[in-house]
Amino acid sequence: MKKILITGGAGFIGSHVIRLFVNKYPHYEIYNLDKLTYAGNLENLQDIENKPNYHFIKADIVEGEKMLALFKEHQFDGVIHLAAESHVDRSIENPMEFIYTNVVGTVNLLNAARAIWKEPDGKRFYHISTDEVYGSLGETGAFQETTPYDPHSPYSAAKASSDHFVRAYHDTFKIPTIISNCSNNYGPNQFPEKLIPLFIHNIKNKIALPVYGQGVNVRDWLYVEDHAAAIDLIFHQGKTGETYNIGGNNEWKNIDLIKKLIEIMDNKLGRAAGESLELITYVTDRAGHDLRYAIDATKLKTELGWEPKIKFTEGFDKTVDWYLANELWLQRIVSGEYRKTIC
Ligand code: NAD
Ligand code: TDX
Repeated sequence: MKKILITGGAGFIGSHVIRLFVNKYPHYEIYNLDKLTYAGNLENLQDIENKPNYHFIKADIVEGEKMLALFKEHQFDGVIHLAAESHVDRSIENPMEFIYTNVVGTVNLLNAARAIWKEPDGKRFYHISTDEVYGSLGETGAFQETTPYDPHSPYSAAKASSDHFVRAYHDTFKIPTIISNCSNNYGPNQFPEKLIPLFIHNIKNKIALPVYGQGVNVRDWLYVEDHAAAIDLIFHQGKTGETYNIGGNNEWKNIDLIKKLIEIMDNKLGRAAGESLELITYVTDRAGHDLRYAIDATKLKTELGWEPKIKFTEGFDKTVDWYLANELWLQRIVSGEYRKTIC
């Protein structure tokens, strides 16, 4: 029996990883550890919450003693660490939370693993990170695993710092760590502060669409279930001490992505073609806004055989359909109602 600790499982990506692991590995015991911040929503996991191999632990990774006690109690065999403060704009408003959770919280988990894993053979501490640690690209090129770190936002600086600690614990204390750095995810259950769910909500409700700067920034978009599949593969077959880049090979300039979204939604909502274009509102640019991210995921493809399965046209369409069909999920977040069910 394997006991796997997945942190941040009530969040966007974490909930997809939890679902995949709980359903695919009924012989694993899956522990979802989550503080349930504003971004954690157990409604994301309603379909699997009663499965016998799923367990929920409400806890804050910033509490080091608590992490140690949980590792002692449960003797986890593996960790997939997704818990984080994840929104760049919030990190500009309040950097400290990002340092506590993303840096201190990660080191607390590493310390707990170090204290408990006397025989680290077969154990895995898998840290989920972002392409934003590499900084910003010009018109050409792509981030490789060897690209030097150059974070610009407090969010990416904190994630970069946590990555460095993970590598340091591997090199210094022989903790069997793995890191992956992924590009922008999209799909169901994403908190509607991020570009795609926010704009779906605003288009539906005819609210202005705040496009930062000129909308010329480029992001590489990956469907969240493709990311979850990559995490599954890397957790089981990746080499400890290694880093893997994960990307969609799917670059979009923000304004082009927004216009595509408007085209799809106007059609689905029975509006005239282009009707919602008038909602586009150019606003002051995000401070330190990275111009372009692009991922070279060759290593993951050649070494482990991973490639994204879901074509963007299909994934984007499915995503819009999900938010339109789950109007209540969105409304309960926007109204704050979802917080009232928290234990
Ligand atoms: P999210 O904000 O949707 O979810 C984060 C989860 O972590 C929430 O459930 C929250 O309650 C929990 N959490 C926050 N602070 C905590 C704490 N102190 N203790 C315990 N739990 C805590 O984030 P996401 O978009 O799902 O991202 C998950 C991970 O993937 C993050 O590490 C992020 O850096 C990384 N990542 C995200 C993307 C993306 O596009 N969203 C891309 C690459 C990497
Ligand atoms: O209202 C908006 N207007 C706008 O123009 C928002 C919310 C965003 N944007 C722009 C900023 C970015 O160029 O859209 C792009 C995407 O923004 P976000 O959805 O905030 O994502 P990003 O900043 O790229 O970071 C995301 O991808 C990498 C996740 O939030 C991170 O957690 C992940 O590591």
